[in-house]
Amino acid sequence: MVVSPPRPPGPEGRPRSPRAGRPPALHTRAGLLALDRAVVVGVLNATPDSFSDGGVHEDPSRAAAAAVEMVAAGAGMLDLGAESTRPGAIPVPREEELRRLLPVLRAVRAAVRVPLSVDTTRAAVAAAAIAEGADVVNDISAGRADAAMFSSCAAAGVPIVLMHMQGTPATMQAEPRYEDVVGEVTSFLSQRAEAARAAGIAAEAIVLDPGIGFGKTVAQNCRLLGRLDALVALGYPVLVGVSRKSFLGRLLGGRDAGGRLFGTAAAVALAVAGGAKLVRVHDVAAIHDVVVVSEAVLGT
Ligand code: HH2
Repeated sequence: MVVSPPRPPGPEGRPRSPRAGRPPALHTRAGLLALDRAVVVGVLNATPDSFSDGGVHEDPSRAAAAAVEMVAAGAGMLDLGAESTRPGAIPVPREEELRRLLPVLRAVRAAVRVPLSVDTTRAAVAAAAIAEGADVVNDISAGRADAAMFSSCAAAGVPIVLMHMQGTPATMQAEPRYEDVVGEVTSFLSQRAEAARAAGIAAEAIVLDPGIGFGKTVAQNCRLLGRLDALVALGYPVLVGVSRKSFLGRLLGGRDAGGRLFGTAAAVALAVAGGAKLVRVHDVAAIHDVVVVSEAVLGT
């Protein structure tokens, strides 16, 4: 078990980057995922009810074909989920989550070499997925849903994405409340990162995510995106998931998920400008172009 020692504060009392002096990268079993440029993470949901790709990737061979296509279009990582977290979603039993996930994961693992993350809040599902070749755990509860999640990831040596969410998917959009959304999300994620490190997860294996759409109003989502610098300043790579989300539909006069590509593109360009190093999206080819042009303009 590796516990990184606490680091002294950086210049002007700001927290020093946990990866100061090292090229930004995520160490995964599939190899080093360089983060000097933003990585496009393709979404593959093995679910019947996800809000935008539900029912499309439940079949393992279709999922594998979609994975190959996403990688060819520029995805540097793929995120596989088997339980919808859309607002109002009811959790599925663990056995059902595994029944949906594992055949798709096996087929995708056999088809592509890029790192695969598994979108789950259950340590047992994460462990089963890691045994079948998943490289990263994406936990939208930031380790709060299952007390064994951090120790499981630490033991397996896999990176973890820690996401902010107010409430649970079933209740989160009821009445999201914050005094200071940027400060509260940043301080929550800083504390979860400390808890993950205390449980033995290396600082280099932690990614933070503001959880766009998870217990936030349209204005709160926009504020978080516009002030991503506050989260980036914690020194961990930041992942942002805006793809086709309902706040974009609301901003665009009630547009449905299929009509949110340009809104997604705008939000991704601004997220990259704000320092996001991973962008989780459904439309990989289009958003890959957005990322390439954004990075070129930023000169990174
Ligand atoms: N968003 C969704 C699911 N998982 N994980 C992270 N880290 N960040 C996100 O923003 C995020 C996430 C929701 O999108 P999707 O998977 O397309 O829908 P559903 O939850 O309905 O399957």
